[in-house]
Amino acid sequence: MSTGATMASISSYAILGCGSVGYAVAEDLVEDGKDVFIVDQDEGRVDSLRDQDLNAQAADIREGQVAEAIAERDVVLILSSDIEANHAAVTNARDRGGDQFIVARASDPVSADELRDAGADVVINPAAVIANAALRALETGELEYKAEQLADVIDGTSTKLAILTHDNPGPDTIASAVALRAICRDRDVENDILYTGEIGHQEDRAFVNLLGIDLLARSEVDLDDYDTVALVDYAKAAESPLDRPADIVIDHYEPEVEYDATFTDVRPNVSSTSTIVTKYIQELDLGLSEEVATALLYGIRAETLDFKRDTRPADLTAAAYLYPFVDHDTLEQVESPSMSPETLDVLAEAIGNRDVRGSHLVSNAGFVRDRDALSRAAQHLLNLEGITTTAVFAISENTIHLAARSKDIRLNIRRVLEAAFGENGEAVGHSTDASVDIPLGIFTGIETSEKNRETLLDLTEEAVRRRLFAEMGVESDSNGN
Ligand SMILES: [Mn+2]
Repeated sequence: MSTGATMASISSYAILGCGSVGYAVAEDLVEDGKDVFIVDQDEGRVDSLRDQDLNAQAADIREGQVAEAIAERDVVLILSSDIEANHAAVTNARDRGGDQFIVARASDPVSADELRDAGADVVINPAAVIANAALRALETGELEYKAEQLADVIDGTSTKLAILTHDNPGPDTIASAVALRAICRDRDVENDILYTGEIGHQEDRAFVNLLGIDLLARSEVDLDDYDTVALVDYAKAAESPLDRPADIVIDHYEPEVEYDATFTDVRPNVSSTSTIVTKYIQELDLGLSEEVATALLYGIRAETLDFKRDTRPADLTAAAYLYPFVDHDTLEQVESPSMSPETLDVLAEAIGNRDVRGSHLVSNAGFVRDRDALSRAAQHLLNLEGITTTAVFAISENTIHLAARSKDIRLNIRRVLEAAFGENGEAVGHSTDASVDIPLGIFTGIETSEKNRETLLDLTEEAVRRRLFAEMGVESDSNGN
């Protein structure tokens, strides 16, 4: 945290009011080797502070001379239980001028506002601090209790445990199921992840395939073979998928249906079921595998649209916990953006016109408006079997746009584009991902018009292919196939 760095460079502190709070702060600062000067109006207390070798002086913190005495201190902590006195001390310090950092103790929201108005940088309201600490303790304690409950229900399985993902499962439900499966496996409880409908999105299928997630179609099993059933991320279902109570329900939405579950954890204050399950993985101290961490982080990111939608602090702390265990290459492959209709058109055109030499693919996508679609098509073509380098070009107005990708580490695709077209246009990008815009006229020497566009395309196509293949180090034959 940035305040830590600031604190380290600060040399001197004043504490005004040294009751139990002021004393606790003084003790910590002195222990850290800080230079602390204490002012308190109780002479007996000041004597005993001095007996402990502390630098203390007796004075009423309301008095103007106290502000003078602490003028050289970088940080002033005004912590007496007399809030009126604290207010006067803040006012005096500010009236003196200077830019000391002032922390002041309030007693309620009203006095907190008054102290802030008087110039305190940070105001502490003990009631609020205690309430926060109590809530945090409750949260931790509750999670510990819930984790034990969850473990008990899982351990109560005598045949098998079924983990049901919601109909047409998406990333959050699948990731949560994968994590719950890991908890079951850790406890030697046999389990299956079941789904209904289909995994519709291309990214989600990639997610399941890349992580090697085993899902069974519910129609292929008999649910009666499972004596424990868990529903993860299932709340939006309009009716229960079961003809009996569920055993485990974990969700970030309040279910539409009453499941009468033995174990329920529904938290509307987080944004994904993956976040909740991550807390259990943490609490149960499970060795986190790359597969589970990657799945959960993907679940959280997909459900929050990459932390852009409804993200809560708990989602971020869960993501931060998972991050070091994640397989980022796989995550990147899964997250390649979904395909727009324009990308699909460009891709279809590029696949149809592809010219493959060795592992290099060059293709012409015709006329395009969306240049982004070109680079996406180049990226997608890289997934074709045996292809390591792709270049897709297209014409718009008076320019040829060309996007290229390479996963061949021996080949720097930007340099290839530079060598092929550097005289005519500036290649931009990196060794794996580059593009270049080339004025159309240079291939033909003629002005473009609607009529001669097709002819132009034919002429350019041959020229572009030839130059590219030559720079990639492969021969280009003349008939283009
Ligand atoms: Mn969800």
